[in-house]
Amino acid sequence: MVAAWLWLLCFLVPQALPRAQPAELYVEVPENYGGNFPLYLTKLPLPREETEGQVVLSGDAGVAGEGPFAVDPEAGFLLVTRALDREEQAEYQLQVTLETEDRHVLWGPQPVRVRVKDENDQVPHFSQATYKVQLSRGTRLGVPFFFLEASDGDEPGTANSDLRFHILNQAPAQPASDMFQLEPRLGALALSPEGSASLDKALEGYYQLLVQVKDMGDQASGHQATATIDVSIVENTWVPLDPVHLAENLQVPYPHHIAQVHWNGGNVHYHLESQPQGPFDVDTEGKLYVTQELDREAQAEYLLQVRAQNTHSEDYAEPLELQVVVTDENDNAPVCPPRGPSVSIPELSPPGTKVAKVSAEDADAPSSPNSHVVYQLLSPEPEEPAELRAFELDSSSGSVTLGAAQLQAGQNILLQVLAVDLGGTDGGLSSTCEIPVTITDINDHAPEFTASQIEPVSLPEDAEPGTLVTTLTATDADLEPAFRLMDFAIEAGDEEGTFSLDWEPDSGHVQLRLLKNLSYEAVPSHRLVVVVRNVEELVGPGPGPGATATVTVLVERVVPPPQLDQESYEASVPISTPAGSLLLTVQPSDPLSSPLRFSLVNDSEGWLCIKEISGEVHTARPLQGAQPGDMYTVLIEAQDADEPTLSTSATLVIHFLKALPAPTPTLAPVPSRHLCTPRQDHGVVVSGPREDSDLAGGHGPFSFALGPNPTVQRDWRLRALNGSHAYLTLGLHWVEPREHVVPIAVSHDNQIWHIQVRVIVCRCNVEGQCMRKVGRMKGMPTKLSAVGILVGTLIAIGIFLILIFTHLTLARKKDLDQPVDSVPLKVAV
Ligand SMILES: *[C@@H]1O[C@H](CO)[C@@H](O)[C@H](O)[C@H]1NC(C)=O
Ligand SMILES: *[C@@H]1O[C@H](CO)[C@@H](O)[C@H](O)[C@H]1NC(C)=O
Ligand SMILES: CC(=O)N[C@H]1CO[C@H](CO)[C@@H](O)[C@@H]1O
Repeated sequence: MVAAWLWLLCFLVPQALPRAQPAELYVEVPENYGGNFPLYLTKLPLPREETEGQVVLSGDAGVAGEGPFAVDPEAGFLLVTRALDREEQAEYQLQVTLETEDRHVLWGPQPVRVRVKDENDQVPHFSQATYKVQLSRGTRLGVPFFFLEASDGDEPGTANSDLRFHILNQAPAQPASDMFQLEPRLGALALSPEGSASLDKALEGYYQLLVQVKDMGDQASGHQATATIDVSIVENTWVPLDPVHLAENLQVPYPHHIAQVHWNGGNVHYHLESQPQGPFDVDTEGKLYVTQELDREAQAEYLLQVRAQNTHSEDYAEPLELQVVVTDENDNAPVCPPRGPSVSIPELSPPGTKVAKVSAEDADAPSSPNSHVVYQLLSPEPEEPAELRAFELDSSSGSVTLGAAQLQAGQNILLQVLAVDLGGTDGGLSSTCEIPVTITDINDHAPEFTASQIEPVSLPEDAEPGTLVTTLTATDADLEPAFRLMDFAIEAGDEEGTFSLDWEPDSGHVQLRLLKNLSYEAVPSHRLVVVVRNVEELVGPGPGPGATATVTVLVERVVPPPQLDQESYEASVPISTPAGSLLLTVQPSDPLSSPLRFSLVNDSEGWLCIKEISGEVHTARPLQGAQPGDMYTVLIEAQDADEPTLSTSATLVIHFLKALPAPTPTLAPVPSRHLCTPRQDHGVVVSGPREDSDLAGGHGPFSFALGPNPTVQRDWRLRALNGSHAYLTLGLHWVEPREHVVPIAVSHDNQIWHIQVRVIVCRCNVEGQCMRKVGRMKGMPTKLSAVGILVGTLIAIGIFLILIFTHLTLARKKDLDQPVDSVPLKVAV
């Protein structure tokens, strides 16, 4: 039953407590325990139920067997069987398990740590019985020059091993009994203030110190040990060093030994610092080295500090200083200043004018030949003699000045100056410095016109304001754009401000323009004086005659050409129109304008004619050959009667129409009329055709024209009165008195009627009544009357002959006496 339960436990425990380590038990055992053994240490937490099995104690090697530990299986106590020595083993690591006979673990393992509690059973030891120490004179007060070493076997960190050092005795006690001080905890031996002050007086140069080491710290009790320290006082070799001169770029194997320091005391560590940081080093024997080439131009001087230090990095004495001076080598050529902007020198500057100063820098040691730079002009090559040189160079200062030779404005010169060190001697290093120089312009040229006399310019009177009269050109020999800027002005000849000048600021062209209307009547010609000046102030002599130009402007008279009342004329004409028909009248647009003379330019068919003065256009002949629907265009020219050069022209377009059926207008019976000759202020009224049933609108306005016969045209004048009537008068002063038949063409709407107007031309009395011969008397003639008739007949024949004679000789130019027997006729007007 129990076995089965255990068997179950064996399976269950590892699962119920998987790897669950029981808390470690900690037990302390006093070292060297002096009481009875076995000493019970602690009760093990064995399970109470477990009566079977046996307790097994295991642990560090050697413990398990006949070790000092055991377990009381009855009481379950861990016990120690003998006294323990901490110095032998300070701690034990044990394990307790409950096992079956076949080593089956029933409980545990239970770790148990057993510490042996220290007892001050160990005596401190010095590392040596006698120490030999060197002490250099000059060691600073308080700086440890020796460290005592002692050990104690007791547990570290406890009072049992807490050591204190003390000087027990100093021999000799001269010049002071306490020349030294010993730091109790560290065992650091140093000079005491007395020792430091009086070490030089120590004649012996040797001290023996009896020193003690004691444990238990500052407590009075404890174990102790003693030793002796033999201190030899040695000379101070820590002496100042002379400066070291080192050539730059030194070609030697590195590191290169440069100096030696030595601290006479023992146990010294050298430490080197360089100000500024440099390639220097010191070895353990105090030898100073430079580890690589130096460059004076990078650093010309170093200050080294060498320290002698004890193991705790404390300086035994003040550090030694060593000045390292890097000596120069001519390893730097002069360096030219960066090429700057062009130096501007005004033209015509006097010789000696400062141009530039070349100042090349040489990085080698100042005030040494290596940095002594002299200058030499390479370009432009100095000419001989000096009068031909444009530039002079001072070889020591590098100053460049203008030479005697003149330079031209606008010249760009690159000065090349050689800078050589070593004062210019052979082997010197050199550089070529460049200085661009520009010779700038000064305003020493006045602008001038390219032509000062301009051909006279003719301008029509009606030229519009703004019209360009002429363009003048001026030039300026200066180069600088600002010095070429010009101002123009009309200096004389334009008091009315009729002209203006127009120019672009930077061009040399000025336009003379009309500003106001010209007038030939007021000023037929203008003489303008135009001047040009620089905008900038001129240097030197003033402007010459070329700065003035004279322009003559001639004003041309303008008479407007004649104008007609229409730009073109048109007429529609039936092809049956007879010769002499009036087609239309060309008139000037302004009736008050000067009289015009009209002519036809290209009437190639000869169909038309125009009245030179009145402008009436007639058919000159029947329109034979014209086809209805055709057009016939002729050019009419109108000339000014006063100025024949002035003329205008207009086209006349004739549209030909179908021939009209012979019109049968019932013309009004034109009553016989009479007109007086020589001409009086009378005329006869001619009426147009009467209204007729065949003629629609036959009442319309008619135009009247004389027949084309030249005699008719010469002898008669026809003037329209209104739409239906015209007024016929004599064209000449004298027309033969008889009955005349005057052909008149009456037209309306392309219809033409030809009427014959009978007019009696007669002599008239003062009242304008026609006088006519009296008819023969009625009744028988008597003798007296026969004689009278005969005499009368003779007289009549005589008068008649005289009349005919006079008529023939005077050719109508002389009036005849009015016959006595004329009687007035009825007067129509
Ligand atoms: C100048 O002439 C134009 C045309 O000939 C005319 O219209 C204008 O009024 C005139 N100006 C002056 C100020 O007389
Ligand atoms: C007359 O001249 C005008 C204009 O040049 C032209 O149109 C016309 O045809 C000419 N007439 C004749 C008959 O040559
Ligand atoms: C329509 C019209 O006014 N006709 C007149 C034209 O002139 C003549 C002569 O003066 C008059 O008799 C008409 O009456």
